[in-house]
Amino acid sequence: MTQSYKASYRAFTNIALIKYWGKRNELLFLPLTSSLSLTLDAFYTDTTIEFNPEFEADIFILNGVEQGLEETQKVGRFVDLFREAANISLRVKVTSVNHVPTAAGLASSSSAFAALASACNAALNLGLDNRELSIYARQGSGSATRSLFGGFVIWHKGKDDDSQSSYAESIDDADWDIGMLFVVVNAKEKKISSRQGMAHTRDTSPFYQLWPSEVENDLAKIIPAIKEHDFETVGAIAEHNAMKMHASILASNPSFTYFEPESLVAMQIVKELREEGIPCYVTMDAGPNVKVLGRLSQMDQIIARFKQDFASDQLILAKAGNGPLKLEL
Ligand code: 2P0
Repeated sequence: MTQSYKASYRAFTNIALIKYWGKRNELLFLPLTSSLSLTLDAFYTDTTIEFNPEFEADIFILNGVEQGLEETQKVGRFVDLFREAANISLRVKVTSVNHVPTAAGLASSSSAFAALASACNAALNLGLDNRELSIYARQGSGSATRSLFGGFVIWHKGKDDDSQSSYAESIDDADWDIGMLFVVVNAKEKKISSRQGMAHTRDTSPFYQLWPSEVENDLAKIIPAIKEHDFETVGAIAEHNAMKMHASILASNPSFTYFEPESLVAMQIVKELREEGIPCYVTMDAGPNVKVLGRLSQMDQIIARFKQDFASDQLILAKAGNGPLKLEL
């Protein structure tokens, strides 16, 4: 009988509080700055991989649908990193299911490559730890680097073209009074991918030259605030960091923005809540949806206010999530 190697993993998505926006090495996915995120419990990817000598070509099935050549090759190139490490050439079948509410309009590349890296490691018995796996996941998608850990996670930018120097590690398990409310403004696929958007900002925005030092300063302030569980400082720094990223994007040439009218409505509500004495803060990524960082203990009040302007199915509450989880086959 021929031997096959199989494993299954779940990994959770993360949202950056200090954003990754710009690469210094596109091939290795080396970022221009470090970044910091919160892993969430509400959205995840389950992936099973099987290496089997009987397979003649790689197969990739996503949400029950066999994918075409382009997507399959993308996954195949990522699996090549593990085939090289294990010194094998077996073809694979990758089966992934994204557990992201269809209305959420969230990118799932962070959980996808973290789950795939974890499954490859287990199937091939490579014995890599999560820090080493974060270096692999990074080469699928930058934000996936941070999904190898739960809670608050830093992704170190590393040095020069040294791939091994750019990895993630845990800062704090986020087991305190903190949550994130997703305000879904538009679930349609974004027009400008983050990959294109960050390269365009880096290359054309006159404000981008300020970005690396702003990120350094924000990281130096937010890390101690996280360790002290100082929610208001963490939220204020995160909101300001996101606004600086979006300001830099707006200053690109030609200019573009991920904001939509309803994004601004959500931001205004957060301001009002703060004025009423409920501290909560906004972050936004490469799309119009708004994420509101709040105290879990005050989320009922925050959600009640949002329900005045948004439908219930536009509001999804997430708590801190864990690192990847091995699933039974
Ligand atoms: C982040 N984003 O830190 C930033 C902030 C979106 C805005 O990482 O080209 O899918 O695959 O490395 O990771 C989304 O970009 O980009 C992202 P690639 P990725 O979360």
